[in-house]
Amino acid sequence: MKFSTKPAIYFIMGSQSSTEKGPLEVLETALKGGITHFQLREKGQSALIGSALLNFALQCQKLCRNYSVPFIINDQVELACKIHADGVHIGQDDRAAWQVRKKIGNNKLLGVSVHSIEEARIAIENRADYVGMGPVFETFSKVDAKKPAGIKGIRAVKNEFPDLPIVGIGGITSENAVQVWQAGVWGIAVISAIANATDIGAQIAALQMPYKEEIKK
Ligand code: 3NM
Repeated sequence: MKFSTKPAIYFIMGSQSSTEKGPLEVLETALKGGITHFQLREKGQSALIGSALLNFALQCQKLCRNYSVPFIINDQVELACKIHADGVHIGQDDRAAWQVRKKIGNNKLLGVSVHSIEEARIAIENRADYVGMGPVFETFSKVDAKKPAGIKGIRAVKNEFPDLPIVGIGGITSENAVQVWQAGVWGIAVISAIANATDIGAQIAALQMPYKEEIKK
């Protein structure tokens, strides 16, 4: 099945995301810890390009395959097609979602970052499988992040499109994750909470715990 409705712990990382451990070590530990989705997001001044990026992407993909976790690539549609990634995630400034859908076909996941009901409507019309909404809280991982919108924006989109899978992103930690789950998201996406955790397995468990403990009440 292309799309899992199981609550998602969606880990995003680039080759530079972790301050202490090597990225492949971080990824493998996160996979062991139970992440359900992985997105390779290679950005910034020291971003890998060309064959270095290709090699890094292939290494990440191999690890994800070992744990049967979908491997999704941010923005770089050609790379995703070339290595048969499981999905692509794009922002509002990237290529139009319908063009990406046309290029990747129906079997790959397509995620789109949105910030309003209108953008969510367009993403649905363009056959996105899920939308990312953020930043929910203040984030230090995205240089051009918008002002934190809290969970209000998520609730508004959820209200308008109850069946649309929404992933909350931006500044999510084990302390505030429960608020995001309570807004009705399908998943939460994080970079630093996992990439910089001392104990990645415990961090992932803590991100999941609010869902299990509190939402089902
Ligand atoms: N997109 P962290 S915020 C990649 O608002 C990304 O669309 C965002 O990193 C958005 O979990 C963000 O460390 C960074 O805050 C998320």
